[in-house]
Amino acid sequence: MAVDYSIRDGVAVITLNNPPVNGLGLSTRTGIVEGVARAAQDPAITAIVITGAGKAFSGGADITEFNTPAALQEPSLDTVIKTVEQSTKPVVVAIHSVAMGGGLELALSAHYRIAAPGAQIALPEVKLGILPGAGGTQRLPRAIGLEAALNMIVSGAPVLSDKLATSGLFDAMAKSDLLDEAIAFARKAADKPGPHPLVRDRKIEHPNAEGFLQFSRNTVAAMSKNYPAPVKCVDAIAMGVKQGFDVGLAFERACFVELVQTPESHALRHAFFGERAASKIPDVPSGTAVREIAEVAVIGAGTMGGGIAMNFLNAGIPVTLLEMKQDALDRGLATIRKNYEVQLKKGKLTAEKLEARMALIRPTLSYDDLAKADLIIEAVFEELGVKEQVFKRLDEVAKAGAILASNTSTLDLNKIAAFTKRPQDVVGMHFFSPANVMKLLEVVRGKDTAKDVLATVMQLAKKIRKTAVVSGVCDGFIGNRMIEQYIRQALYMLEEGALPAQIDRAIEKFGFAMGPFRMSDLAGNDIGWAIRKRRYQEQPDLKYSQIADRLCESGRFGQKTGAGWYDYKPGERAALPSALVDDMILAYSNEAGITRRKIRDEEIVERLVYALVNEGAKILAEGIASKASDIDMVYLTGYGFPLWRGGPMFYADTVGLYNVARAIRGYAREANGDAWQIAPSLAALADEHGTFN
Ligand code: T1G
Repeated sequence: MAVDYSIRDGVAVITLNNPPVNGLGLSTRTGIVEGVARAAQDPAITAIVITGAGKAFSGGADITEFNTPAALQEPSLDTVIKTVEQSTKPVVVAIHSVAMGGGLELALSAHYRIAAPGAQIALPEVKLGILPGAGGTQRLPRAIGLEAALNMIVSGAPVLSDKLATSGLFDAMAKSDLLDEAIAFARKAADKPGPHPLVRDRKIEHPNAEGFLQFSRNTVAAMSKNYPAPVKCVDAIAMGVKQGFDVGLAFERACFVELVQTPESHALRHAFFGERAASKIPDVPSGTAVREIAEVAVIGAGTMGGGIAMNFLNAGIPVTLLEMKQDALDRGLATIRKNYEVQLKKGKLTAEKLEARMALIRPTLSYDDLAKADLIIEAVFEELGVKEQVFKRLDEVAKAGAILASNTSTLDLNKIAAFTKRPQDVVGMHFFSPANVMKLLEVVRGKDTAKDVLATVMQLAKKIRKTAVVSGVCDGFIGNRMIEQYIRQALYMLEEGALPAQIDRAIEKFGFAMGPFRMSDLAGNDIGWAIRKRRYQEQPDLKYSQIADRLCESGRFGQKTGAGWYDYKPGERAALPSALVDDMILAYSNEAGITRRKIRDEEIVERLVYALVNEGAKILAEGIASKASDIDMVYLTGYGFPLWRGGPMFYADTVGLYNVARAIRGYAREANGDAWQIAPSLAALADEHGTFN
């Protein structure tokens, strides 16, 4: 049973014990109900304390049970809550570390609550596309007030127990030993004449509840257009305010049942699980011993190097920052400081924290100063010759067991590892610009990369708050290899009849943060140009639209040159459609003898997204990515794919692979159809009505 039952001083102690976070799975729910019943029948017992073993009071409903029969089997969480509320003996909940979702709802059903400081208190259901489904929308407003409760429920964000000490949620804050104090509190409560207080009986006081709720609903609706859950949270709270607890509870239940079936909730839960699944590498056992990373070194203090260094400084890890010239080093340090000062101005960083982080940097011009680093990440120029010099030098100075990481975004990691005598210590850590902001980290596994190196980097990624996804070695790894086919389709559609603004608008309406042309203008059109020039040498027969080359030949590299696919007013970032570029595109089609045609937005979206799906299927089949959800995590955290659609592979599943394959086969018969070689694995899955995830 995932619950322990013990007795201390006449108090029954029910301890949730369902590692890792006491998810309220069927066995836990059963244990609570049986524990309360056992205490009720024991005349020696005067009160009950419910607490959690390990690292949480409770992380809420057991997400591993989602979409399984156990999730719906009695005793449901509602039954547990009724059992606790109807106990004639006082129930005290003792909260530490985490009380989230159903865990907080369970706590709200008790007569009394005691919390240790520093506990994360949250109703995060909205982040899973649902809403609190066991009375949270009805009890929390009665516990801490309408406004505070609405903010917590709609945001899903955790609040520290200390900040809720006087909110009305807790009857006491533990001063030293939570359990001792909870037992003492329970004994005193037992002396009070019943019935013991219930949160559900409290009134919701607010000077203008109607006005506040209407204002909140309008605001929330405006901010969550693509997500149905936040507005439903407000509606459920409002129903309870207007029509009373029981009507509100029934309405909450109806909303929960409706939301849990929405595609948005499925996508958000997919992303939630995908994030956790990404850190698990099939052939690297979860207990693999990791190397200690106490000191990091970064080679290159440019945009990427500086951004990479900041991730470690933010986690309190000292960074030795190496450049070849003093002025480059000074510029790098100044950029890091400037980035922190921007956060300071926004109130996201204090002055002392800023200085503390800057003090963790050890600037140097000498490789010798890297000798003690446990992890060395190079972010030097993207050219194999330069990488060769760096890794040969690292092989001489780095201590034994140091992890040598390359931030390369396209070069062959196996070749880089072969520059050293320790290929087992070499790994790719591909950050995405801006490296201190973008959550995605592609961890590139070379053929010799040791398993403990991978385990170490995956754990370190969590510490620096990155979503790490393991990629095998291929040109472009996972993200860039797929985006290349996406851009290829975008360029073909330009020469066939579309214009940059139309393509960007269509895919941004689908939900991408930024269309391909705005994105390319931001990143710099010359980056893609350099890769294409390299590729033309390697694969001269590869067919590509030369339109982008023509744009670059005219020096239109994007925002950094004040003109790219779009025009830009000096000092402004607004992308203005360019008549000059449009004319260039029309001229190009004319020269190529192409009769331009009107391309519908639906075709634009299909060709861009299915280009990702088709390449993703190949990446999966080749084992470059170990699971489809990894590919989704790459696109959700690194390429602005809309979260409510779950990622390219998840989205393809929702469209139906049969339909995706049919569309791809259709495009294969059109102009530029040679780009549409359908992935055999996709075709096979489509034929058997299978799915990627
Ligand atoms: N159930 C089961 N396992 C869970 C879990 C949960 N609720 N939450 C996390 N885990 C696992 C996670 O998969 C990982 O497993 C391990 O715990 C450590 O997680 C009716 C319906 C609790 C703050 O949304 O926010 O209640 O990979 O790496 O950084 O209204 O996990 O080790 O095998 O994140 O210390 C609402 C989600 C459910 C909480 C801990 N609850 N979890 O963070 O560790 S819906 C949530 C978190 C609900 C009710 C509704 C965090 C955490 P593994 P971790 P962490």
